[in-house]
Amino acid sequence: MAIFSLKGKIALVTGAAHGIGFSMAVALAEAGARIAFNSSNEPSMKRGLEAYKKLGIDAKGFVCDVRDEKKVQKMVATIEKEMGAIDILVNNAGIIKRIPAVDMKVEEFEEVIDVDLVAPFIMSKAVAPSMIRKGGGKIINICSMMSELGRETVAAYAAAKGGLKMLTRTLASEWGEHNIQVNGLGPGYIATSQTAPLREKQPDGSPHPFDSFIISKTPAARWGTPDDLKGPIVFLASEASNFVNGHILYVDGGILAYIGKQP
Ligand code: NAP
Ligand code: GCO
Repeated sequence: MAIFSLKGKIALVTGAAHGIGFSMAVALAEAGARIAFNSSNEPSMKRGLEAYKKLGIDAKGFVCDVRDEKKVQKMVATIEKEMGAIDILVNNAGIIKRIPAVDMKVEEFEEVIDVDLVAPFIMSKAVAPSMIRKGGGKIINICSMMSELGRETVAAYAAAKGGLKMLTRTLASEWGEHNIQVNGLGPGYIATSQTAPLREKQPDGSPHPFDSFIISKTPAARWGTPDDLKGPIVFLASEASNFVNGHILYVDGGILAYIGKQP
């Protein structure tokens, strides 16, 4: 359908060598966009390039720490020179630290805030000037259930993802007049390396208690997969969502709508 087409668009997806970022970038490519992505390190970036190549996608990979403003600006300038102005930015790169708040060092808290909240600001600031010159663009911030809900051990992550929701609304307010839509996509619990420790089998072979907990909390009664985010990301990146701005689209199998199973 033409309204969802991304033909001729340039998309930059951060942290898209694997996991959710990779699947979303593949979806954008399948809709017609040309893809640039970054990793925090060279081996991961190279593995990502191979994975895109296997699918016939000619992606351009960078090694760039999203916390480093100078390196981010250099990466964006290179993309603009070699591929063209960025039409779609997906702020996907993220980390989590699961540590009880009383034991968490301030430096650990700050590291999560830097990657999950400060970096999307750095990235958005780097692409906005050319989007404004070009007359529009799409910025999509990858939020979380923790943009809405609290949970033990993830104080920094929840603070960052809650902040990312408000950064989304604020940049949408500030840049809307330039035809830039800034939206969030909030995945539920998705099976990736980030959540692997929550799905590990117990020594006796039984499921991890968190695994069973999440399945019981999700009306869809399963973990999500990175491919569950493909349709929603194309919607938010395409002209189909041109009057959607400052919205967080939760893709969670119904978790946020559900009070939980009665005992
Ligand atoms: P993942 O497989 O661990 O992917 C995280 C990505 O972020 C990796 O590609 C990693 O790059 C990149 N990254 C981390 N720190 C970086 C840095 N300083 N500079 C550049 N890149 C960096 O996890 P995922 O589950 O796909 O998560 C992707 C996003 O979705 C995150 O923002 C996460 O918080 C969010 N999310 C995940 C879930 C879930 O259930 N899995 C749910 C909601 C939201 P390299 O490893 O390539 O270096
Ligand atoms: C956790 C999880 C998460 C999810 C995700 C939920 O420990 O609770 O890792 O927070 O990855 O962000 O949407």
